[in-house]
Amino acid sequence: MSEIITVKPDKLIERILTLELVRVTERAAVSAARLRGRGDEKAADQAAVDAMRRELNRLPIDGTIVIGEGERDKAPMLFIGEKVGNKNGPKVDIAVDPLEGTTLCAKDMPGSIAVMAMAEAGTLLAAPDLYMQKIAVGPGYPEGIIDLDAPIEDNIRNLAKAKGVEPHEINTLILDRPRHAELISRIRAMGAGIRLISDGDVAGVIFTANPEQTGIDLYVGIGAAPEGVLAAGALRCIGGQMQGRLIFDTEESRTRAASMGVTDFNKRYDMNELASGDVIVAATGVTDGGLLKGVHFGKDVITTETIVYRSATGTVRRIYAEHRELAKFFLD
Ligand code: VTB
Ligand code: MG
Ligand code: MG
Repeated sequence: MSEIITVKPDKLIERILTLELVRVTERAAVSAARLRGRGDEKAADQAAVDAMRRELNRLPIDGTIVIGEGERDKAPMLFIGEKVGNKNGPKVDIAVDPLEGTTLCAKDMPGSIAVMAMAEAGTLLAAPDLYMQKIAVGPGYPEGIIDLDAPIEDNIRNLAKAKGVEPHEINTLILDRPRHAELISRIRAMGAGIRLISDGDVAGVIFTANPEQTGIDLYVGIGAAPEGVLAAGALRCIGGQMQGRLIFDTEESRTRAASMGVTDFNKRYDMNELASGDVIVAATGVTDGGLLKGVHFGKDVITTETIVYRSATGTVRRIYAEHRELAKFFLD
């Protein structure tokens, strides 16, 4: 069967890059996993960043980091504006979270991943490192079923109606933070259940895409903005709905965002504005989790599990890999 192309052919990212992204997140995950459970978040994060940068620079792309680990002065992290790739290829935007869930990794708790997205240049929201208010559901609902600005009760009731269940049967996932206390008590007052997670809301959003398996219908709450763009990229490939709004709580954050091109500080971004072009998203498990298995170190083989999404065709692949040379030569 021929591919269903939803983006103009000349706007498509070369699909061969799908596998290249897998290589990048695999190596970042293996490097971080070597420091799993050591209680050192910074060291694990740095290991993932170094591996990701090295692999990105091998790719035939003319890439710019639009979502990274901070600003130029905070080097040696992958910084916003950093150029990556060998320049022999398309101009692309890159969003990275080399180690999403650093605390989970440092404590060897479930759910840390290495994740990145690549899209045609100029199509990923260059989200500054701020908080973002988010709401997301999976595919199969009528357009506009969720509304970031509506009371949570309305969102849950509408979702229940569309799904053909009672409101208390809608399961919501929320980051376990004091800032969500009111949201949590209002949902519980409806008799509905909430899954609280300590970190990892990229996977949290993705869980809504597969409610039968994950038990999650809805994601809401305030998390980090970069994670919002990465999650939107993945959800676009599967076809859910998501909205986000950047939170500006300081003058400095407004100045910084303005320098990155943000003009409307109250803008509600739709999923297709967070990631608008042909996008590829890859994530490899670092610790075992609900979305992905983590890195396993055998005597002669290291195994990884990666999920890779491509929006042009809505393809989702899971790639289970065995790495022999990494194990044999103790490469990072
Ligand atoms: C969330 C979570 C991430 O940051 O986005 C969170 O999903 C938001 O920040 O895994 P706070 O921890 O300050 O609430 C992470 O925990 C780390 O990137
Ligand atoms: Mg993160
Ligand atoms: Mg991170």
